[in-house]
Amino acid sequence: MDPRPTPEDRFSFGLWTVGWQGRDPFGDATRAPLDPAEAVRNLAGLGAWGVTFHDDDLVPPDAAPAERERRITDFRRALDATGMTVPMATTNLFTHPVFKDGAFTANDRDVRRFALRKTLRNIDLAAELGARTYVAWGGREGAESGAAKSVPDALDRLREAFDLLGAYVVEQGYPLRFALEPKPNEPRGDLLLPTVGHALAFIERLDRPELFGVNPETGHEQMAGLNFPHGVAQALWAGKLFHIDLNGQHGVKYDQDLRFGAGDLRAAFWLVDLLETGGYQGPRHFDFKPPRTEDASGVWESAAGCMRNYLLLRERAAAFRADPRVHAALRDSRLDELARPTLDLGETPAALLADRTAYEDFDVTAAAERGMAFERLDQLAMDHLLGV
Ligand code: 3MF
Ligand code: MG
Ligand code: MG
Repeated sequence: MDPRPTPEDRFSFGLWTVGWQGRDPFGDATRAPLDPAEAVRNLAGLGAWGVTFHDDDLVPPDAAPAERERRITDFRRALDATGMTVPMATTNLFTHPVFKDGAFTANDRDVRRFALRKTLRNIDLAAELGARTYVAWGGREGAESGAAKSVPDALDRLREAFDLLGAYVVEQGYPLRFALEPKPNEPRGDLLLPTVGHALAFIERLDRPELFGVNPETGHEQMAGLNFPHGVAQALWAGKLFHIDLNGQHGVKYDQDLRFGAGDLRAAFWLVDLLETGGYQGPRHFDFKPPRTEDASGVWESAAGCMRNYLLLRERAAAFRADPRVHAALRDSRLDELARPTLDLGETPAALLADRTAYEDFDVTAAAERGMAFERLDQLAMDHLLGV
């Protein structure tokens, strides 16, 4: 069956993705600006459910109040006409030169206060448009050289910022939660909160940790050479997968932002398997860049490809999970054993010490000789992925 995306699939796209004009560090724009209302209509036509935005994607930072109102009204009209939702919004704290040394962690205090005000202003708009998640990517929170940033002080300032934002949404009664987006580098030489693990640890130091989760991005973890499905699984395990940025990346290099499914296809397969079986209910959000080689029609091909690849992988992953040979292989690989607690209910250290079968009588040599049968299991996954 040819998969067709529907709103039930909860696919969403950032305005900045299909709207990317193709400007990169070496070359100028290759495409004309895209009107947000047109982005909404085209995405809806392709079967998407939601659209997300940075404050500056919707309204240029220097727009006069009347111009701001007009742009927001146009956007709202397109949302109403298409039934598209705004599940998430975020702040651009990285494009303007004022943020060259960071926003919430800039060495200059006045820049930090400005960054907070810019964020609060867009949180009001996000709440007005019905968003449930507010993403924070610290694109400029970092450094290129050692003494330029005191990391403990910068983390204190980051904590101060998120504590203030948390207090604000509670005070206003907004139903918003924050999702921190880790990235190891780019555009700064090194960024703070470089991986999912760093972000999860940081969240526990905040005043209201329950309001904060993560927004992991495929390419960001893979730029650090990490296993993306594993990072996402840990976020889910911690109850912290509030949102996700899906795209494609070929290993450890610059942030490629390919369409979902391009790049590491096997990681994409395991990721879809995880999202579909691991209890994640949130948006399937694409944060990709249609390559600058593409014209307008290529942009929409690329966006459609993100959703198509997700649905194809969802079919393959479901077939893998339903296959009786896979069930047998999972048993042979003792996944059921892993799901079983190592200790009996209420078992104490003394009871474990008294259990001779756990040590004195345990046949270490025989246990070491057992094969794990993982290769058969993985080949079954490969067969399903390749549609055999
Ligand atoms: C950069 C990103 C960002 C964030 C966005 C917040 C411009 O690599 O991934 O996209 O996702 O700022 O959602
Ligand atoms: Mg990115
Ligand atoms: Mg992203």
